[in-house]
Amino acid sequence: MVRTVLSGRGDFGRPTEQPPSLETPVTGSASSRPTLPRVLLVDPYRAQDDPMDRKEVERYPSLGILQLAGFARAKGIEVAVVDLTFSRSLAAIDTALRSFRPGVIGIHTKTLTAARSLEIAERARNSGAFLLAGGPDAASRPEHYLRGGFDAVVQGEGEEVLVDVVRRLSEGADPSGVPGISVLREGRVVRGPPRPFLKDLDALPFPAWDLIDMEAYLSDWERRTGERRTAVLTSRGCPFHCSWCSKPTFGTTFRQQSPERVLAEIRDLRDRYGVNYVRFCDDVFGIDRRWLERLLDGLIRELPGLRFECLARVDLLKPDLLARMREAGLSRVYVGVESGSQRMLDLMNRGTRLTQIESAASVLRREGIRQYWFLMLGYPGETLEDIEATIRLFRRFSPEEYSVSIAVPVPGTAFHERVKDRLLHRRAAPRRGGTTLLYEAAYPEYLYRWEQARFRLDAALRRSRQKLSDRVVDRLERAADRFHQEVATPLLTGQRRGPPR
Ligand code: B12
Ligand code: SF4
Repeated sequence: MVRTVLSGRGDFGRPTEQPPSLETPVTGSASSRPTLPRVLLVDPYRAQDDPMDRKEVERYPSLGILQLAGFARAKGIEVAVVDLTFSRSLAAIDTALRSFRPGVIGIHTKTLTAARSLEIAERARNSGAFLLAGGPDAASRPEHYLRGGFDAVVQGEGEEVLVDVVRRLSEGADPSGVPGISVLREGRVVRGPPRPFLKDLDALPFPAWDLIDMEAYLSDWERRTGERRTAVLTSRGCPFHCSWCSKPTFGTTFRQQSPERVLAEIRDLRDRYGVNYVRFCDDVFGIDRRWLERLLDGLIRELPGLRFECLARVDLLKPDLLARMREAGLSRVYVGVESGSQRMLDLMNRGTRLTQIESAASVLRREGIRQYWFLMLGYPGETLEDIEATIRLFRRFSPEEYSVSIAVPVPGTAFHERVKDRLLHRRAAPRRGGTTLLYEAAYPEYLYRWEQARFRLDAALRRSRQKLSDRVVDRLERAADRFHQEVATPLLTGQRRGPPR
């Protein structure tokens, strides 16, 4: 049942662009049409709970939530957002429930924040609001959320689904048949028909930045880097098939906004918030070469001085393109290197060649663009020799930044499917992703942790070359390698459980 909305907005976010009202009419003729329940959208991620945060994770608002909010608002629904990123408690939820009195509470889910999402649902249950979960984790395992107290789960693109659910509820109808959602009926998960993807991403309103505290993010970045940074999405989906990648929302589809629409969004961010650095958050940036060239032309022409970073695949980073990207302001690229072993890249179904990694890394260095490598240890089938190959590649190119994670079997991926009968630490898993071995792999967890430490040591030695003589650093490096071969490896693989699986 949807509760009647009693009061205006609370103090948990910026005001909406519409004046507060008791309920929001669908159109101007409120008397003849049903009124729409208010929607509260929640991003449950809290930086202080994140095991990675102090070291690695960069803070950006959830664009999924902000795009949903912008879309729903444009359809005449009153929306508020609770963004817990900088919060120390869940008090903002209680405040929102009391003062905004939502009829629908929509929570964004990731595996990392699954427990928190359920906790919020529990807290909100008595409010009488309809509880809706969306985002990658709920889409991969809806049952977990439905049994955890949610009324429905959105499994895919959320904009039209959210508006449909709100409209159904306002008419007092059961939303269970709405395309794109799953519900629990008589103890069983019932999935509605699939919903086609939005055809025209240019038609989406800008994300509703005004509903969160943008300044908290921007000043956080400014303090750390001197830049006012934020995230921009230019596309949805990715056509590649890496076996550990979770893609429950957009699958292998790929759609993009026009370069003109992207430029307009960045200009708006610059004019309203003083943004001067953009992180393109697309799964893979620049899949379509002609599209990218048009965007780069626009950035050079219309946004001089803007700097940006993106995540790219090595097979797309061609030398002539990189020179142009640098001219347009590219300062850093996240590169999914993953492994220095071609055999492992193939097992991961990565679709990249070592030669492409080598070429992209060399050109990035030549162009003076910082590179951040993603590396992965512990994928099924990996041997000690494969790990050595990754270390060798790392040493050869010395990326300015990197992260080495222990492979995380995310629900819904081919990797998860392959190891699901040998998962470890099931309860704690989501909170410890990347730093803990989550399935019974070829080697014990200590081995992977030690290998992670070797990367850190290697990077530290490289940095120390500026202070110590090359001779001293070479000696230290050789001593560390000897220790690895003669002491650490035999000790840690003494517990080896058999040949690599
Ligand atoms: C940009 C990005 C980041 C950025 C920004 C994160 C942020 N604040 O959103 C950074 C670098 C900080 C980041 C960090 C992490 N990320 Co990340 N990230 C992404 C990426 C590439 C894009 C996210 C995005 O904006 N998508 C576009 C929007 C439009 O899609 P969406 O969020 O899914 O929302 C749509 C639908 O899902 C649905 N929907 C979503 N929520 C809701 C809620 C309701 C109520 C409704 C109705 C609908 C709905 O409607 C939305 C609009 O259509 C995704 C991959 C991807 N393509 O989604 C990975 C991804 C979300 N990240 C992932 C992971 C694992 C992480 C980290 C845990 C990594 C780590 N080990 O530290 C952290 C978590 C930190 C955090 N803040 O939660 C995984 C999540 C997998 C999972 N099952 O949980 C993904 C899917 C990558 C992958 N393929 O594995 N990430
Ligand atoms: S890892 Fe990147 S390239 Fe591979 S499927 Fe996922 S999003 Fe696409």
